[in-house]
Amino acid sequence: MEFNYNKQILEPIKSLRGAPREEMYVPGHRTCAGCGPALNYRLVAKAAGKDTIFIGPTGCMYVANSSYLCTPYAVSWIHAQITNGGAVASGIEAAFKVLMRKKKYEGPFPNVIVMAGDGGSVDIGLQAMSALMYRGHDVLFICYDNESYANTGIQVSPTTPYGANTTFTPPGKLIPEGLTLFPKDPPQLVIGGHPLVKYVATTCVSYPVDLMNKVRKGLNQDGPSFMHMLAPCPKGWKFDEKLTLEMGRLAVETGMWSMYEWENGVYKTSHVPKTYKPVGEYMKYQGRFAHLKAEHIAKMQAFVDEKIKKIKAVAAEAPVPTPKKKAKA
Ligand SMILES: Cc1ncc(C[n+]2csc(CCOP(=O)(O)OP(=O)(O)O)c2C)c(N)n1
Ligand code: SF4
Repeated sequence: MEFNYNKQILEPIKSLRGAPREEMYVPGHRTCAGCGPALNYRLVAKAAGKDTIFIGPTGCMYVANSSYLCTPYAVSWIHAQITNGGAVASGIEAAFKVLMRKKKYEGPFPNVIVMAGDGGSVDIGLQAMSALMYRGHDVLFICYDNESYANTGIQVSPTTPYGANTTFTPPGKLIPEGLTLFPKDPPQLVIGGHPLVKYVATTCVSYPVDLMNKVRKGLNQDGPSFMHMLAPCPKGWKFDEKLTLEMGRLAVETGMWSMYEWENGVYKTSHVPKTYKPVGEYMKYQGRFAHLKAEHIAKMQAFVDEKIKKIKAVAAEAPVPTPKKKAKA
């Protein structure tokens, strides 16, 4: 007989108005103005609710959020090393299951969430993340993707886009586009290699209801789930800090970022533009791409066109709840 560990089931959120009022990520941190990852955290924490434990591997969301004994976390939060978010989460999950089996804790079973940067998930943290998924722990692993090792001064990471100027990929005479490599594909990395993962989704901070519902769906799974979340970083991407949400929207509207979920082998897309804008519309606002020439932007466009084609070939479009427009007076 399966052991009943009193798992929480979180209901879908129909609109922004219908989202929980209670904040689990509150003011009192030192992230940059317009920080996409901070807003992302707020939405994830709101969707997850009070019975939640966050694991925070080293990165901006640790360093800027936990200085001098100040913290914005209104739920349990633990720091992990940048390498081992997956291992710390595995231990916490296993410990709660043992406590419940021994009747030393009644529940509910907490939502265990790793909130790792792209470095802490699909680069230096990859081993521990993959091992968690391999063993099948009931944990939601989130890669909040600001597309660089931001906390240590915006170094290149394996999700940094082609052509981006980072402190490790400055453009010069020999390599005019700065970064010549194309990024890893985190969702595909997880889907392709981890048979116990049943739910994977991509989100963008500019689409909050979609994001919160995917978090809830991920948490409702009985086992590991993964989310790849686009979180624009004004400092690293070098854009005006008031444009954070606009950058997210443009990423989706140009196809630089695709919104989809994968559940038990089935893909569904959401927020698919009727016609895609050219990638230059997104890149022109960001200083990290300012050195690129037309031929580099064309190379990026070809990469994005190919990516869109691949997703179209496997996915069906699925409606997601979006906030209703106010009726005109
Ligand atoms: C083993 C180890 N190597 C390097 C560092 C230095 N370090 C601290 S934060 C950080 C950047 C983390 O990048 P990412 O995971 O993408 O999160 P972000 O800072 O972008 O939010 C690095 C390299 C460290 N703390 N531990
Ligand atoms: S560097 Fe980027 S991710 Fe880090 S706090 Fe600033 S805006 Fe946020």
